[in-house]
Amino acid sequence: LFAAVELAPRDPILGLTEQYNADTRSKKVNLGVGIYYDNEGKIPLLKAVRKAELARVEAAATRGYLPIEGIPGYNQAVQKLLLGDDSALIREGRVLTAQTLGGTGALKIGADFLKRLAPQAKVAISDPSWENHRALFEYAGYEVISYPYYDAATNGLNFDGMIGALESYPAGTVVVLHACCHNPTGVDLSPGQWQRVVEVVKARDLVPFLDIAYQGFGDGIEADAAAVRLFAASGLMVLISSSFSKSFSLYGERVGALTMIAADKDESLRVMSQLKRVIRTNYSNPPTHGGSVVAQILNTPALRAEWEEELAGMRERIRAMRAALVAKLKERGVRRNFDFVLKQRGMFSYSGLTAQQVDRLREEHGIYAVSTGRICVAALNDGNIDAVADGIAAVLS
Ligand code: PLP
Ligand code: TYF
Repeated sequence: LFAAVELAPRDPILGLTEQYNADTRSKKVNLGVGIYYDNEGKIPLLKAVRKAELARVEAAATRGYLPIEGIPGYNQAVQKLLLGDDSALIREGRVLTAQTLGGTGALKIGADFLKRLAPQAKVAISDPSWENHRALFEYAGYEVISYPYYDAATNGLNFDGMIGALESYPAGTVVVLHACCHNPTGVDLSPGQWQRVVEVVKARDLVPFLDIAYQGFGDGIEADAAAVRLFAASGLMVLISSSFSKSFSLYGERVGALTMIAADKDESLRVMSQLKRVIRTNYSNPPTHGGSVVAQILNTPALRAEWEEELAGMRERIRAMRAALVAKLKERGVRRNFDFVLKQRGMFSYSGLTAQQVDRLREEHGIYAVSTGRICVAALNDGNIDAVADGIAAVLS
């Protein structure tokens, strides 16, 4: 059976990290993978996380199975992060949440759930989108199509193209939307544009699946939830996948959640009962540690305040790196206008570099970026930014 198995291609982004790790040059920079590094180039262990972990060890928590849908206090906290502390939808019992294995787990559980309800529906993702969106939905059995999103000519959004595509889809098409900090481009919609998208999704009876993996990295926790809240207020059925990998710097703990908004409490209970079936047949129930830590932080005011401060610190450091990169490219006489980098949100920038320029950056300068030109701005720091600016200036001249 295995004899005929072909070698699968590597994930282009995770594969890049393998290549970077194997690079023996002393001066090298990995701007490929979407991970937040601190100014020392390390993945931070947040102070709030450390305190919650110590408290957990101290409490000698036992490790029984969690409920299928995860920790109740975690799920409630996730709902408030998404919809606000004072959400009428939550009070009315219309919101249901399950703790999942990262944002990826939430997407997969949501995909499997929807597939059983509407086996013929297609899934539409942005062009471009997170590397794993297409593969994940295809593996769940869907035909995946894409709607226009990025406009290379303006380094911005092709909003008319996006709306035109959404208007052409048949009812029931699942539309995956990045709620903030679009991966890979960094290009987000304005509040007015989001309102228009909500109108079209509603008018065409599409199924919105919002992916929020960077809440707090754009303009702040509340501001970054604006699109989620617009959809929630629209009366539509909504699916939301949350990832806390970046915002709590807990990548390997696999902390995420799938939230859905139903028409009423009864529908919500029925939906949850089916969702639990999907979870049970996949991995039975989620792991304890990461979810407990996040719940502890979100539900303890002092820890929560500390986390919000640390998250703001990450957000502001990325902003500072965007500004420094643009300034340093100017200093080096680069004539192309990179001001668009300042407008982009979150960890990434679609730099506009070509695949050939990315190859030269890697081969000649030891700087790793994704072949599409995506760079992870959150991997820049005071120690590597000059080398990166030198490298980019060199490949552009
Ligand atoms: N969705 C988007 C848009 C992402 O960029 C990521 C990044 O990892 C994920 C989902 C997956 O998150 P997680 O690592 O928590 O599975
Ligand atoms: O886009 C990124 O770099 C992150 C990390 O299959 C990632 O979201 C990349 C690819 C992948 C899983 C995670």
